Amino acid sequence: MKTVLALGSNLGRRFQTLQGAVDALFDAPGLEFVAASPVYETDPVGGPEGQRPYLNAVVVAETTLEPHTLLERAQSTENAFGRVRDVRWGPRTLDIDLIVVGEEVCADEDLTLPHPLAHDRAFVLLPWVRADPEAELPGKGRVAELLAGLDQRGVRLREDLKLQEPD
Ligand code: A4P
Ligand code: MG
Repeated sequence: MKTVLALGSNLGRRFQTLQGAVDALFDAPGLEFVAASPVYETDPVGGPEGQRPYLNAVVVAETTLEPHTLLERAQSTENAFGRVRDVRWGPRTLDIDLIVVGEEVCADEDLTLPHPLAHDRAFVLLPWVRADPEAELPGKGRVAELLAGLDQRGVRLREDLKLQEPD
């Protein structure tokens, strides 16, 4: 089934982290790369004041993995790339959210599918629609239409940054 993963980084070597995450995610069976979106520089939504802007991107894939197994893959990738060695362990540099996994619907303590905030986040929907113009968010509608109702000013294309297919 088709799955969509949203990647974000706002600390450290942000683009290198995103590319490393793409490489690592597909480095095991059960997940096949389909497409990566362009990379966007985005104003932080929520969280503490004074955060740096994020780089955000979306990856479309085919998977045979059960959703919780895919979540574990995402979280182990976060753990591998998500922290910088600083004086102390620094804050997370990588966030990987599962946006959809086929038509799966899930709401347990570890996993909510489809992602409960995706429909309201231009930093997810704009990269997603570039990677898959026909995309639909189950229960919410066409991504292109959802996006038309959102303020996209905080989401800027970084034409100088392009994710490569996983190696
Ligand atoms: N979890 C439940 N459902 C899911 C899902 N569909 N995908 C659970 C991934 N994880 C899911 O996540 C907390 C818990 O959510 C996990 O243990 C998992 O079991 P986390 O990644 O540890 O924590 P977090 O990401 O800091 O918290 P949260 O509430 O998930 O935040 P969000 O929603 O991920 O938002 N602004 C910009 N511009 N760009 C961004 O990328 N990202 C965030 C984080 C805020 N503002 C942003 C961005
Ligand atoms: Mg998260």
